Amino acid sequence: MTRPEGECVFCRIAQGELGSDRVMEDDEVVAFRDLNPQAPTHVLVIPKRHIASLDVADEGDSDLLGRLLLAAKRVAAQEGLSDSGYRVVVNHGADGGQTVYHLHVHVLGGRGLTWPPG
Ligand code: DGP
Repeated sequence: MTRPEGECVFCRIAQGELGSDRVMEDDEVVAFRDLNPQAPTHVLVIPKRHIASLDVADEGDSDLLGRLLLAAKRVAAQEGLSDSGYRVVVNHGADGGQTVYHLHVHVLGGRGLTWPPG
């Protein structure tokens, strides 16, 4: 499940080796638009450091996990979603629908989102 960082597409995006439509960056986090958007706004927030999935994060990652959520909030505000609302999603593993094994937080908004998810 864990891939070497050199092969990880999101590591390559974070390092600027692969292009992306970036909307936010700080010293630990990058946010960019999803290639296959599921809503009018669909942004992925990732740590620059490779963590394969939420499931392998531990106590030592607590600050970074907090930063990811605060970055998601900042992105939502930047995208004008704070009042209308938005959804923040982390998928893990096959049943969770994870396809890229570099931890990422989806920020979705711009339309009414149904619940429960499919
Ligand atoms: P998940 O299913 O939770 O692992 O979400 C992975 C998302 O990543 C999916 O919505 C599509 C997106 N994605 C995959 N490859 C790329 C890429 O190269 N660039 C961008 N911008 N998004 C990508």
